[in-house]
Amino acid sequence: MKIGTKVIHVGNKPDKETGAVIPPIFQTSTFAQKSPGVHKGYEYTRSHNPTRTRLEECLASLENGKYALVTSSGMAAEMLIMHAIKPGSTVLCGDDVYGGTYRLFTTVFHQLHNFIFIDTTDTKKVAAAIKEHNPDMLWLETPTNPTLKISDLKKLSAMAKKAKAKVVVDNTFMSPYFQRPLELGADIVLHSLTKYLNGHSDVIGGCLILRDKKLYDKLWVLQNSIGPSQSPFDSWLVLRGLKTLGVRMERHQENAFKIAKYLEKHPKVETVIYPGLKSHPQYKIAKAQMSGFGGMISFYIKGGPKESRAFLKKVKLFILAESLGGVESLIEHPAIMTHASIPKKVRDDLGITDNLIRLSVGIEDASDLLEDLKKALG
Ligand code: P1T
Repeated sequence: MKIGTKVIHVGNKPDKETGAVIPPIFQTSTFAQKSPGVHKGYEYTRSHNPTRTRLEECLASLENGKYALVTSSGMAAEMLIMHAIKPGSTVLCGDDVYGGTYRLFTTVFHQLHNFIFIDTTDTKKVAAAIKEHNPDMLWLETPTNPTLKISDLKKLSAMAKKAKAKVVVDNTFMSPYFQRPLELGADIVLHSLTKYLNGHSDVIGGCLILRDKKLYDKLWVLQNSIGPSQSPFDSWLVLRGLKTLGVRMERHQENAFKIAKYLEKHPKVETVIYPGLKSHPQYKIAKAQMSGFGGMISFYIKGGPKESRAFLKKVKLFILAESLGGVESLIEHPAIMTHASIPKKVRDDLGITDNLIRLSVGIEDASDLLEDLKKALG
């Protein structure tokens, strides 16, 4: 099956008991047992739930993985990985990751592991860092949040494998519709389900997708022991939202292309970052490893914080809010909002400056979105 069919059919077979075409929500915390320990595969919803199982089946299939674990948030999925590796591990991490990921690593897990942040778009730098630090894990986000840097997944995964380091790829920005890291050599794919996979800005969720049974079992034991499992209702909502992933991603991309091209020519815009533009520094890699370029755009407005604030106040259709990947267009200021927990000096070095603006382009009519930006920039 192709991905546009999988999102509709995998994990979505009609209910065996009633024939209901849309699977029911098993909104229950516990399951009756015939006699102690004798049950139908389900005991307690923290451990397993049939609605969540359906979602996990679908997600594993979309990434061409074997197993998926659905968590209560993207951050919870990241936490499980950090608990799965042995204490004192060295994690080589991309330097431009979601602000919450940076915070989790530098303010929570820094007590347990060693984190080294480097520019993973520079393959030579990564090779040198692997040699120097002998890492246990390589953590990649590509494209990165918010400067949309792209790392070569095939090359980096091969290098990490040689050094016996596990490769984790946060694939939130592309979704499996446009990029499938397991096929390029990654060991674990992570998503914030909150974003494109659910697509409707009404659920917080996360997931891990992998092929290694031993590692999956370990992660499941951790999830069951710590408890960040997703609720059945939220899993059902994601299963529902997922069905339109293909049409949504195509439209996100179509609209983003129009906006990126418009902004690129605008006199009040300094630079536009969109992986689909030939001006993107890693355009060639993007083209080779992704089948599309997604709906995220970052751009530098001419001026500083004053100009950014004035512009952000003037947009009407774009909603000023954190998050991304929903049907509605969002706009945000990474330095003040999503990446505020990164120290200013680090932010400045990464290009997360006061005139950087991030767009999550929705699936509205592109002409309305363009008009909104035109008026606000004017
Ligand atoms: O919000 P949560 O579902 O816990 O997912 C965290 C997360 C993980 N990885 C990436 C690449 C992300 O972008 C996020 C969350 N990001 C935002 C809320 C944001 O506005 O960028």
